[in-house]
Amino acid sequence: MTPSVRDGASLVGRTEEGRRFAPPADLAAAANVTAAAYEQADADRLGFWAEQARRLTWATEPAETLDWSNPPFARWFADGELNVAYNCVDRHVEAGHGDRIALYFEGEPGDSRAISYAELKDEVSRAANALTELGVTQGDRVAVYLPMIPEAVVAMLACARIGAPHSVIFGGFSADAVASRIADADAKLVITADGGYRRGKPSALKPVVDAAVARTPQVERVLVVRRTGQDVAWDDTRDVWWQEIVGRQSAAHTPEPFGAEHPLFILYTSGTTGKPKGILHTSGGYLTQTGYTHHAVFDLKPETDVYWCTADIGWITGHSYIVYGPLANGATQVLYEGTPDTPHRGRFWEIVQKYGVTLLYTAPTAVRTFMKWGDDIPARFDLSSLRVLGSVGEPINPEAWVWYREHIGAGRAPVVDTWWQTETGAMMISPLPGVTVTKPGSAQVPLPGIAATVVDDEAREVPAGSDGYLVLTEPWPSMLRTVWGDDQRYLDTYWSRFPGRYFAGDGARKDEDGDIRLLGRVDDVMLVSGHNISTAEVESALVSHPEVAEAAVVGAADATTGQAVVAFVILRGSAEDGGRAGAGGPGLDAELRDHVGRTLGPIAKPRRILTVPELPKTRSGKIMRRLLRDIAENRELGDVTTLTDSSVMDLIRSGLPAAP
Ligand code: 6R9
Repeated sequence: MTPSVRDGASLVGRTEEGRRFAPPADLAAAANVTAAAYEQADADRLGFWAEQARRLTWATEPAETLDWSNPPFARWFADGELNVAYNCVDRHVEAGHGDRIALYFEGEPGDSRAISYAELKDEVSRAANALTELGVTQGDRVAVYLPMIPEAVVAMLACARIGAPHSVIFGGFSADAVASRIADADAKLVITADGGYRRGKPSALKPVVDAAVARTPQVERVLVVRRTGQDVAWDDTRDVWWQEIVGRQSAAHTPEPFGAEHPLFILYTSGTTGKPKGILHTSGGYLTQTGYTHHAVFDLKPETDVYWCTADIGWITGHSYIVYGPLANGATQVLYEGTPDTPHRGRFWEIVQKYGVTLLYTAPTAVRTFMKWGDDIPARFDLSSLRVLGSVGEPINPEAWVWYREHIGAGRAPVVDTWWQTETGAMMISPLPGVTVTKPGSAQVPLPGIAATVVDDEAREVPAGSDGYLVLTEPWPSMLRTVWGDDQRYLDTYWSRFPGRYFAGDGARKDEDGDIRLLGRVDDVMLVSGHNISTAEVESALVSHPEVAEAAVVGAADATTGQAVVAFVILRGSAEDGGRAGAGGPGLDAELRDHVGRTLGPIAKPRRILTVPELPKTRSGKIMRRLLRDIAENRELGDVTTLTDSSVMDLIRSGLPAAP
């Protein structure tokens, strides 16, 4: 196996990994999806997806399922027409479920609101009318930069309702990141808030948008939700309060049908080169697969379940499993604004208890944090309502998986480890809670209708018990359609490594049973607390500081966050004064960390900064991050033969402080 699939060994080989857990009998007996779904999809994959598409309400039923005449550019259900917002809201009201709660909003300061499907329909309609009044029409892009408040859901659905693709930008991103995303999508309107609550304090958002918009002349209007009430700078010709303009609109709005391939949203994800990729998703296939997988993997019973996904709306998990999948299914769900430890470390469990949450979807980094905080904290709350526990964002190590099942799921609730990506749009590999005998730390099996396997460097399928690269071998309804404005990058990034197959960028092991266990990224994207951060972006932020000559960044295994950003920097003047390794000192370290935080956002701040005299490079000039990772993780060095000068590694090591 390629040495670039790193650290798989730390995820396996532990005692918990060998344990097996059968589905609870009562869940299996009443499960939405049974083993028959695999058989049906294997026998007729396209027929299977055509049937799932009929879970939606179409204005024009599609006659065609997949058009793959110009691979890898897929068109799903292309002759069908639907309105995504109608499917997520109106049809539930028309079916007599208007009083059902769509959102239980829990603000960080403790304010709460329950919003029914009927109320959501009115609010989305008003917002759609407001966007129209502000000049937004079908096809225009709208940037959304909001905290986790109901208006974020409403804004996205209002865009969908009028056929204006949204581009949601994570609320933790800096003005630079916001500006580059606005510019790339060429958005004409931005929806933001004065601020949101974070760790007990109001945290401003509008100043970030003001700074970004100063550099993006295409933005005509900024729509501002009043959330915290903090002071904001105001431009009368450009800015408008959400409460003012949305509040005075009519709640009547007729949702117009759009073609199934009408763009629904763009979401930016880090790439291996500095520039983020705008992942484009369209309407009919995306909604089919997000809705179906949410129904199948969480076994959602909309009348009785209370679902809670703890992701932020700024990431794909929030798009697919807070907004589109659950709402297409008429789910009742919790929307939480804040952090897990505000005002105390039992906040999540207090929320589960308060709303009787039955289905929980969170990330391994959160599970590991809860483990660290102690078993006694969840034990103080009544978690007996929980019946399915989801995990997403990165590999979940077997210990954390077992802890999740035992301490949160009372040793009874199945854990479903769901593998997927921004690019896949919806879950791809996951156990089914009423069917699969689960294995700690493993996503295990492609969902019905999904084809995935593990291949070696030569694209040959690996035998059971071997490692390789995860590839997807058939198109799927919620697949990305392209990289916004850059078809070539779509081809190069995903379809060129193994022709005819989608390369996910993840390493995987095919276990003895033929099940798939994910091992982490093979490229240079780091996964910190489930967030993708590219090494290239952090490096370019570091070298933009006047003291830094060169930088190489790696993700080092971290027990809590999955990976931690470790930066190796060469300071300016190093060569002339004979090498200033270690001369940076704590003052400069803090300054560089803050500099990265200001440039890219706090999540990208390096955990450690190591000042070195040289970086290991190959003859072709590529930095060998693999060797730096060995140092960052305190390992013996791997093969150094491709280095221009192998003594460089000794030089680097000799100047470093002892590892913490
Ligand atoms: C949904 C999401 C995608 C990358 C993906 C992989 C990692 C996600 C995982 C997982 C192992 C899982 N990943 N889920 N790795 N097991 N269950 O996270 O999308 O932000 O685009 O990240 O996350 O490395 O390639 P995105």
